[in-house]
Amino acid sequence: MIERKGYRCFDLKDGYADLDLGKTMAELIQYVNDAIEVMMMMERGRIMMKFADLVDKHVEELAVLDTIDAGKLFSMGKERDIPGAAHTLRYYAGAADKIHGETLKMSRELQAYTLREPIGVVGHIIPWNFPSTMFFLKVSPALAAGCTMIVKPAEQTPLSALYYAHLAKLAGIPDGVLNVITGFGPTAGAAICSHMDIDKVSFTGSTEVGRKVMQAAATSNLKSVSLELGGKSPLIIFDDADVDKAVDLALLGILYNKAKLLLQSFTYIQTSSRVYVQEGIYDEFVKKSVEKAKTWVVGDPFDPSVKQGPQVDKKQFEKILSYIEHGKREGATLLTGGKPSGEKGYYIEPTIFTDVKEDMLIGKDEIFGPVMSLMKFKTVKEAIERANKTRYGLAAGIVTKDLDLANTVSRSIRAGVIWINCYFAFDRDCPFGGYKMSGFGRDNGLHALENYLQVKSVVTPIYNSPW
Ligand code: TXE
Repeated sequence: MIERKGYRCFDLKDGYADLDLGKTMAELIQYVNDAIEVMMMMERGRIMMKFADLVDKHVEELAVLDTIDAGKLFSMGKERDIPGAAHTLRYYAGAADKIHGETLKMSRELQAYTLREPIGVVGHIIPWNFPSTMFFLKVSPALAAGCTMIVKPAEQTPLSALYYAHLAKLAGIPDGVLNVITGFGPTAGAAICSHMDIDKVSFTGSTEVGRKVMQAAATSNLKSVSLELGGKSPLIIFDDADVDKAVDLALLGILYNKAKLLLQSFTYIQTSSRVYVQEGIYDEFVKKSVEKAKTWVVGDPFDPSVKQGPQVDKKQFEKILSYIEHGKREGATLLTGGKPSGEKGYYIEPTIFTDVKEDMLIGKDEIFGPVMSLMKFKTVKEAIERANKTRYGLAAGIVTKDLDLANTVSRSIRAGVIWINCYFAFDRDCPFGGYKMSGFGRDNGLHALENYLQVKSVVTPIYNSPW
């Protein structure tokens, strides 16, 4: 990209320009380094912007790839995921030249400043649920921070990642900076986690694999790890809620990943898999959500009239059906759905259970499919206790007209994001990540840059100090 050429440096206006040779060698080197560093950051941002433009230009092809791979709705990829991915790149492109440290006063004898340096080589391991969104959620802040990286997409959804690697090259990202390797978790993924020359792993996936990632980091080079893992997120709906709106939010939470809904940017599946409804509106809520779920059209993800596509693969399809069977056996009441939709393919009917308890398998495990559990509660205290009765802490939702109540409950729920009277309302600057066994570290927002930076303190005596 930018190379040093003897005593010349990159000029801010005209490219390479001769320096004033009246400078001492030390001044000269400092000048060159400074200029290169500044330009490299600006250059990084510029290339990332170009990369984003190329993503936008190829939106149709990319959306097709994600639909073929993941069964996601084509319209959702085209209108949401891919433009959102380009937007993420631009957000972090703007941050690339704004990464700076602090000046520290220290004692009378010393002063210091901090440098925020790229952490080094990063391994990104991503799942299949949002192939494009996840790719850029990880890659964009790491690029802005100045890291080099290896991305391993999920084995079910490698195609768009490979296309992005091609676009990165066209955008001018130097060879070796952004590398994509495909492969299975226990081989390709595990090799990244135990590699002695990889400085950081950023992982999104299951809690079970998250443990393995940490173990491999611990037994190799103690690389830094951030984990965004499973969830079993509660949605608490109070008596004063508008029931129709609350039904929409609840169904949105559980079905969105396979559904077409016009929302702001980023979304997540399974966020409202436990829906707590206060007793005063419970019956009405149950009736309306069942009616609505029954209208949901399941089928070909390329068909614009379809609202829910297939599951990603046979394994996931069978896993969801087995949870549904568990639910029935454990005494939950199946209100709608509960079986495959159609004769062939991995389609599952939108499914709603009531009478679910937190200690049932469907009440505590992440199902990661279109299965919603409805539960009745009486008091605020009960809602908080039951919402927190999970080993996860990814997200939660609250629906009420009483904002004092909503703000109070928000502070009592142990989860990384709380949505009040909305769902999946995200934008690039809103950090996302878990409490408890949903992991640690944050994607999105300026917080995510910290995943990819090291802080170095540089200490120096001040004039006339005893040092
Ligand atoms: O995840 P995995 P999967 C949860 C959700 C889902 C379950 C399984 O409950 O049903 O996880 O999904 C790689 N070392 N979430 O199969 O297996 C793998 O190749 C290193 C929640 O997708 O964790 C893939 O690239 N890497 C979550 C990635 O890890 C390994 C999103 C994820 O795979 C590995 C996704 C290993 N030993 C799943 N084994 C959320 N909340 O969004 C696998 N991988």
